[in-house]
Parts: sequence; C-alpha cells; structure tokens
Amino acid sequence: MNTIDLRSDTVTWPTPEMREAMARAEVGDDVYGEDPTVNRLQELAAQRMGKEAGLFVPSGAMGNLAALLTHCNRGDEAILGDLSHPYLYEGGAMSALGGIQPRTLANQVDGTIDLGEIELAIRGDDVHYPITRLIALENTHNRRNGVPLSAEYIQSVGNLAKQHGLMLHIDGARIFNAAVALGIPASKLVAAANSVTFCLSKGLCAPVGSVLCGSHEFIHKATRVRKQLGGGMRQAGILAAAGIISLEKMVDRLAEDHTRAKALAEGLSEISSLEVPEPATNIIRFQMAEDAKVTPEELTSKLNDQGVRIGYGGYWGFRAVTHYWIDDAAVEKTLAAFHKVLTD
Ligand code: TLP
Repeated sequence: MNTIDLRSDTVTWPTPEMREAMARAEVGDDVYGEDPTVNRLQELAAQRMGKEAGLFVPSGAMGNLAALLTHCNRGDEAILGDLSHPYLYEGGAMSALGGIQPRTLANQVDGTIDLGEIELAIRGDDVHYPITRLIALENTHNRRNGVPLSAEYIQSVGNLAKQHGLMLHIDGARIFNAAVALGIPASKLVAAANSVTFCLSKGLCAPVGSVLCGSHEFIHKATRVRKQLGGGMRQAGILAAAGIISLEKMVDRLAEDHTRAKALAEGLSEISSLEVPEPATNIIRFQMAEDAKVTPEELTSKLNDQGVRIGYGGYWGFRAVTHYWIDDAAVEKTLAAFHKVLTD
C-alpha cells in the first residue's frame, strides 16, 4: 500500500498468498451448492464458530440482514444497541426490507447493553405490542472503540434470551479481534448465540465476504433469504479461496494489529490537543480539542497530503484502524505526520 490508510480495516488488500490461491481455486456453481472451495470455507467457518453450518455472503451487512430476516417476521421487534452497526450503518435495511422494528437500548461504554434494560424491553403477550423476537449484540463493538464483549456477558444475554424464547444474533464482524484480545476461541464467545456473522474482508484481509453461521435448519432458511437478496453467487470459490487463508493464517496475527493500535494511541496521546483513549483491539477513536491549531477537516486533509488517511465523523470524532498493511514504520510515520500538523 502506498498510502498509510487507517480509515478502516476494510481497506485491506488481499495478500499475495491469497491472490495465488484465488487464481488456483477449484470452482463450481455455488447456487447449486457445487462450489467445493465455498463448501470448504463454510465448513471451516462453522467449525471455528462451533456451529453446525455456515453460509458465504458478499458482505457483513448482508450477513446481518439475512440473519434478521431469517429469525424475524414482519412486524416483529429486534432489541439492539443504539450504536450498533445494523441500526446506524446498514441503511435501515431491517425496517426497509424486513418490516422489523428496531428497539434500541443504550450501548454502554463497554459495548454491552444493560441486562435489566433488555429484560424490561421484552414485550409481554398483548395484541397492542409487536412480538419481541430477537436480541442482537456486536463483538467487537465498532462505535465503542472496538471493545470486546466477554463470553460471560454474552452467556448471560443468551440465558435471558432463552428464558424468554428469543433468538440471539451476534454481529461478529470482528469476532476474531475479540477472541484474540480476550485469549479465548471465537466459538466460546458465540456459544450462546443462535447465529453469528463474521467478516473475512476486514482485518483478515480477504477482498470480499462474510460468513453467517448457525444450525443446519437456520442456514437452510437463510440460504433462501440470501437468494431473495440477490446474494446467491456462482463461481464464488475464487473469493472463498482467499477466505480460507483468512481463517487459516490471518487470525493469530491480529494480535500485532492490537499492539500497533496501542503504540499509535500512546504516541497520539502525547499530543496535548488530542484526547485518545487506550484501544482494546485495533480501533482507535479520538477527539481533538476545539482550540487545536487546525480544524478537524484541516487535520484530515493535511495528513492526507503526507500520505496518511484517517476517518473523521463530525460529532463522533476521528477513527484510526490498524490492520495487516500497517507495520511499525507506518505507525512511526503516522505519528510524525500528526506532530507536523499539530505541534510543529
Ligand atoms: N463497518 C465499516 C463501516 O460500515 C462503518 C467499517 O469501516 O468499520 N458490522 C460491523 C460491526 C461493521 O463494522 C461493519 C462494517 C459491518 C457489520 C458491515 O460489513 P460490510 O462492510 O462487509 O457490509
């Protein structure tokens, strides 16, 4: 990568090994279930998640939507965080395409939703009410600085869901970042969930794709929903081949991204006009003082001039995300670029 692109881990290019595997991939028509490489990826993904089956989908957004549409009927209510990705950043798809009503509850600083609040939000059996069908959690939590949710917390939400006959879905776009940060297998983190989506195309570097996992019955139904959404792909083994490398070779190294995020955050926090909380995984979110030398727009554009790209979301502040293509030298260069704009 020529620029130091910290806007997201979605910007990651496939590795040379992935490109080679993609070129060599054995393929078939995946709508017929005949692509051996997709089938292998789905099996591998299901194994890693401790679920019966997996379904390769083009994006994390489609994985979440397919899960919600599979679990919920029109008019049902889904409980999810007010800072969750499906609520904030997926174009209102659950309502627009599924007629599902989001019931948002506050995502606390640690990414969790208060258990008591969830319990209160579950509707009783009354014709005035929509039917509460599902609870969705996000791990790691993107808007909450990439914080990982613990296995214990997820288990307690799972217990609550079970007690009330609800489904639990996990948006695990970065579930392996959570697993690596907490030092436990991803399957343990999602054990209480009926379904989980995780992304291959973020820190794991694959060019395209996510996998939705759950029971055989759930995945059978979700496969029809994927088709309805136009997500049934044909010789998708070319993409799945990269995803297999993601799962086999790219998971453990996520620890390096976390270490570099800490180093970058530590360096940035030495700049007095920046307020930078310590990141728990690979996402750093920070704010700049109003009396800083430059405006937020000037900061991003002056960094850009030096070949460093970061995200800026107005009220939400700045975001820098470390990933495979950010090495130690890139961290150093980024810090030097910030100093040039803010302290020189
Ligand atoms: N997140 C993107 C943007 O959409 C904000 C990013 O750059 O972080 N769940 C979570 C928690 C996500 O962070 C994302 C992508 C998705 C789902 C959707 O994945 P894609 O982009 O593959 O549809």
